[in-house]
Amino acid sequence: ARIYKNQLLKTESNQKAFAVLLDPDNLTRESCLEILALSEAHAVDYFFIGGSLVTTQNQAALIQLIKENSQIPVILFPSNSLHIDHQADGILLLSLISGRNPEFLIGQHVLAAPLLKESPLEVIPTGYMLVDTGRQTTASYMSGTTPLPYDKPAIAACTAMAGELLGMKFIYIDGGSGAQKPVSPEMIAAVKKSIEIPLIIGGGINTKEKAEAALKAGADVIVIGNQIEKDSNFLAEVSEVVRSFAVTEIQ
Ligand code: 1GP
Repeated sequence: ARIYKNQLLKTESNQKAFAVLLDPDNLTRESCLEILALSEAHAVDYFFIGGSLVTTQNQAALIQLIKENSQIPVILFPSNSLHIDHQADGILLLSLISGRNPEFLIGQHVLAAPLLKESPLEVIPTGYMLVDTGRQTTASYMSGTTPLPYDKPAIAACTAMAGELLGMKFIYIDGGSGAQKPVSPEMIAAVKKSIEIPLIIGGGINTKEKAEAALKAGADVIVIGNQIEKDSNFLAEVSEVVRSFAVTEIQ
């Protein structure tokens, strides 16, 4: 395995990135090909592959389809050690630091370690934080953890700091797939101010304005899944926001 070498996820300051989450359960071959073509046309930075619950056997086929039709790096966003696939380029090695379930803090990692050591995947150690955005998400139910309270940015900031001090290379704050509302700009800003490592934000970003608010508050990478599955034109809109934002920042 290539332990994190900063090859896949860009971390230079002022450079915002856009990841499209592809959930093997939610895509047909046709819808996936359409998203792949749009992603190439609109300079998507990464594909994240995964879901809290993968009920189909489609993950390997999905990655193969992406690899045949796109140059964009494929990063696994696994919910457990069963979801490792060597066809991808990298894997977010997630430790669920918002929770207190040892299985997702270290247990699954012990199972995954020998597989990852043998694999060519770039391993990206990531502190993963689920936030309560109004209704229970699949991720919090499946992980058996209590998500962070929505309106407690200080708890989020301290959790992210702890993750950074433990050596994690990214913090990913997630409202959960299809969240009713995204993580608040206040929480994003509080976490961003507290850490040096890059910040990934996802869950419930379904308008241009929400994407812009997350980036403005300090997200380095935004992740969008559901809304692109519903309306593939949203991909172009978000791409424009991410790029225009980067230009504004550099000036
Ligand atoms: C979920 O962060 C991702 O884990 C993306 O969420 O599907 O709501 O965009 P959405």
